[in-house]
Amino acid sequence: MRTSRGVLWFISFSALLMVVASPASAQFTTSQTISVGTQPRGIAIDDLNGDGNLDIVVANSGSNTVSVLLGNGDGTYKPRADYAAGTGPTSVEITDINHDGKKDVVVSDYVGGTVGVLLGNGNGTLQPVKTFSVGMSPESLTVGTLDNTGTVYVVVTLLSNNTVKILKWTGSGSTAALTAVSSYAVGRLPWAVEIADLNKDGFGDIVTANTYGTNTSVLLGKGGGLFNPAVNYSFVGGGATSVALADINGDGYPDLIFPNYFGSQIITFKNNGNGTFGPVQKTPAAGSGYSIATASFQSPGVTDLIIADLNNNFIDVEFNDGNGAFHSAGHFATGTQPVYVETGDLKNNGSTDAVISNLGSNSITIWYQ
Ligand SMILES: [Ca+2]
Ligand SMILES: [Ca+2]
Ligand SMILES: [Ca+2]
Ligand SMILES: [Ca+2]
Repeated sequence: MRTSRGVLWFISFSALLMVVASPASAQFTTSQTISVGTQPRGIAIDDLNGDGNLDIVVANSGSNTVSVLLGNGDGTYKPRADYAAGTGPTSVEITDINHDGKKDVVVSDYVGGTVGVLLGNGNGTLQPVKTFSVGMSPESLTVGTLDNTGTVYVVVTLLSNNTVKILKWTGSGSTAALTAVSSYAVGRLPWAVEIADLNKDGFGDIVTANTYGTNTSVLLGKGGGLFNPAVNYSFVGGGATSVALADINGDGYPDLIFPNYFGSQIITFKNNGNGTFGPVQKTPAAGSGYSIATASFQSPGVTDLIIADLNNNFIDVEFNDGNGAFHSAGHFATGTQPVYVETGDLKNNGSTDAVISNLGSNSITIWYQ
């Protein structure tokens, strides 16, 4: 009894090793690990200093900082610069929040109950953080234009009261501030939020992943930072901690994609073309997917997935059959507790790279193609 169980364990362990080590249809070829602050969470990738090379900003929830890594465009980076960023920063974005032509950094401060803004100087350095109260437990934020005015809005999720709050930059000089525009109820524990124009009416729409609600909330935009009430779509079990909005079946309309941390699945909803969604679809996936990003590995226009597996210390690359069905195409090792994945072409060679924050080892892993 004991022997056969031991053999089974050995076989399982060997199989796991093979899966982790296998190059499979290796998309990623080389990796690099860079130290950041403690307990890194969210990652933003954009050209912060306008030199044409993508840069990386990481929110360090333990050290209350953001780490800025300015890219040289060849997979090397200038020495890391850390800036105070409020208390417990979890989620971070790069955008020109005050419309002065210089990219800025915006973070959600989960412990502090604020959104922190670090205005950019245009050369990759940042001004001291200014924090603005938004309510308790702001976990995730995203930024974007929601209409044709060019105004950049911040959308932040509040776990304390299960809402999304929409804010924008107002005033100038000493009166400049991040000001609330509106607030809407969503499902329980909205752990992640993204924006896309789901129904192609020119207005940005909001989607949240509600971890305890075991559902997703879709809020169709009306412009000016205003939205229709949330429509919730049930996962039918399982709780997602991340969401990606991308077209998985080639009809041109963004669909909803979630990793199922509790259920070893990929959960998808296909867009009906008007911002309503068809029945939930689930694909088995290995492990405990916590964060999701999209990339096209097979051919342009086909959306594949990268899923950070929090408990198994790898990213899983999932290939799309073109119709929104996925199968694993390989696992690539990360540091301890990969909690977030973001993508960008960091080497300027036309292919997508993946940056992963390692919550348990205070570093990021970058996998390059
Ligand atoms: Ca740059
Ligand atoms: Ca700016
Ligand atoms: Ca829309
Ligand atoms: Ca679609």
